[in-house]
Amino acid sequence: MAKLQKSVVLLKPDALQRGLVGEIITRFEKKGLKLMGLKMMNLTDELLDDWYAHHKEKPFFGDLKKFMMSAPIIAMLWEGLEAVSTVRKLCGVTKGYEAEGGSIRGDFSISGQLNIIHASDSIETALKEEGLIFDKDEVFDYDKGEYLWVYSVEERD
Ligand code: FUP
Repeated sequence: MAKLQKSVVLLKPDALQRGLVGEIITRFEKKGLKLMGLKMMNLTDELLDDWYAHHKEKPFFGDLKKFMMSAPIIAMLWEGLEAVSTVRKLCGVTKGYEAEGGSIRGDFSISGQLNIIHASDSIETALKEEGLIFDKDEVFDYDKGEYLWVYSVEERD
């Protein structure tokens, strides 16, 4: 399939605490993305150092890690055409108070840190994040019948 990509999504502790998990998964399903992996887990200090390495020097780094470890998260692997940018658009920009209405962060968050969701920011990051979260036997490939009604013939080839 043309430009088929995978994106790693984390539903953060605030999404779990506020009962938004089902609603958010529904949005990805309705878009036509394919769910290839899903697990609930506690993030560790070590994993977060790697995950947010680009924020290591920032003043909010310690608080960010505490927040991400304050409750379990739901990790998912979604596949689709241009999935990295598609998923980021569904999420909205980083800060909830800046995110557009209609996006997940725009609809459910008004915070710069408690912003509900994480999504891979590039194909390379998605690959790295998939490796950090999912074992090989936790990723499932299968034919999605719905693809016949989601993509054109050219896009499916
Ligand atoms: P994003 O890719 O949209 O998740 O954004 P970033 O990689 O820039 O930021 C990662 C996380 O750091 C955000 F989701 C929330 C947190 N953050 C803060 O807590 N304070 C800030 O000022 C900026 C980001």
